[in-house]
Amino acid sequence: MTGGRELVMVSNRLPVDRVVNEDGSTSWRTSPGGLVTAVEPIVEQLGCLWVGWAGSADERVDPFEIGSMRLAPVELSEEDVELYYEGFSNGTLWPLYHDVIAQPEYHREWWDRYRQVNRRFAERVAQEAAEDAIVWVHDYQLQLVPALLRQLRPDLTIAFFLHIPFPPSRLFAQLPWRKRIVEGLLGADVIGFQQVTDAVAFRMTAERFTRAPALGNTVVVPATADRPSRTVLAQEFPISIDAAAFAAVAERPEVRRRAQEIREELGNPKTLMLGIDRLDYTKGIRHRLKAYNELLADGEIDAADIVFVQVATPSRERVEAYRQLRDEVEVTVGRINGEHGAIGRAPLVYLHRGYQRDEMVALYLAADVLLVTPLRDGMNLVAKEYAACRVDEQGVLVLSEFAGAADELRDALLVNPHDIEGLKAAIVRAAHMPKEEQRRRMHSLRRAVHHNDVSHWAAGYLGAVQAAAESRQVGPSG
Ligand code: GDG
Repeated sequence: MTGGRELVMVSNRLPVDRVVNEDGSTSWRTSPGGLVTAVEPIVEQLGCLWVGWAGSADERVDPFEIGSMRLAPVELSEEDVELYYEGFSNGTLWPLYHDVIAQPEYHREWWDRYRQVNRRFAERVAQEAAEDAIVWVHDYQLQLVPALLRQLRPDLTIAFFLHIPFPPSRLFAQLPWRKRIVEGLLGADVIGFQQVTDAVAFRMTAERFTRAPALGNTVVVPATADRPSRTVLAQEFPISIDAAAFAAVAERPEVRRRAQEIREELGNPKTLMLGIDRLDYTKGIRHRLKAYNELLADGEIDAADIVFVQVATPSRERVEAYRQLRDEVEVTVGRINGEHGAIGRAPLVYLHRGYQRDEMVALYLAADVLLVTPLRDGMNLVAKEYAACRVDEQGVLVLSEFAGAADELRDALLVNPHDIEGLKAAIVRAAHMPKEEQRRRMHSLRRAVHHNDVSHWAAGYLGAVQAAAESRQVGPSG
């Protein structure tokens, strides 16, 4: 898929976490999260050099190897983390790109540090990458890297993939440094987005702020005194999962037994409802809890019949908006259980921690209903994983129409999470859905996930990148 060229992955975080073993020694294991879930199978197959931050501030970590990956850590200071990562990436870009659900903050010192850190990443890649390598830069934290890298290493083919939505031009326009970001991205040969709407928004934005005209799926970067014009492919490549691997875990007898055990431990409720999200304000957890609380309060759902398990994986805990969210969610959880629980029975089980992959699959298998109700989400892999795991073709997916996954998973119960009445109706409908309808819908969801699985996605995206690499060798006019 890379035509023999070295593959270099670049992301804010390396795809591994350091763990302390029982004997006090440390080792690395792959970390949970959307980016890793999606690209892990590709990297296992192709091998790569991966450039990113190792996760602890002010610490120099020497390059190391795991399996087929060579990892080259980029050092970040405490202040870099505060200004570039928590500040500009997660206090400015994240809310701006997710439909301003939270108010983005625009601070010049955050931006300055974002530029500096992006430069550091670009320089590190420039030092490490082999001649003619394919460099694949990931996500909103590193949008300036493509153009910086092109200046430093014109031999490289540069690909960028945005895992989150690209905002409509009228929102993006708020960003004081909008032109610089677009120019940064246009340094790539291929820019991949999750949805058609993201790609269209980017092409319009590029035209508006840099006067680079859009032509079909491409943006044409005009010639300058020292550079010929270039064509950048800016297109949707909806990300996916290794559906067969998830299905295989779901078939394992011990995972099935564990699913059964989970239901028993929860008192064998008639309906087990599940939510699995990073604890993030984009994921719609508050709206979901509100709907659930009202259903219990109205008596439309009997607390004796249902248990809702909400796994909220810890995320960005030093960012104020995330701290506030956690507090609010935890108060609401206490209120719901206080009002509707009984001794030995809580209608809401809230778990603020991460789990191993097998336990996640057991949860998917145990759940009659999965609630995926983000207010905005680039794709949402949890929705796809649920479908992949339901080899029994049972279970109901309630899915927000504002998740990228809704483009493909048309047979989910699609909801507008802002419409609490609509959300309540969907939950009731899901809890009572006849088995035959579950089967019909789940069959269609599984077909969609298996059709566009991770290898289909990777072949499409890397195919486009390889084509770009080949046309660069022929020359810009060839
Ligand atoms: C971003 C975009 C886009 C979660 N908790 C645990 C765990 N996970 C895994 C899930 C899933 C992944 O993390 C989460 O992916 P999502 O897609 O749901 O969401 P984000 O983290 O926000 O990802 C998103 C994605 O990038 C990919 O492009 O879809 O829109 O926001 O795979 O299973 N995995 C394990 N333990 C956990 O506790 N093992």
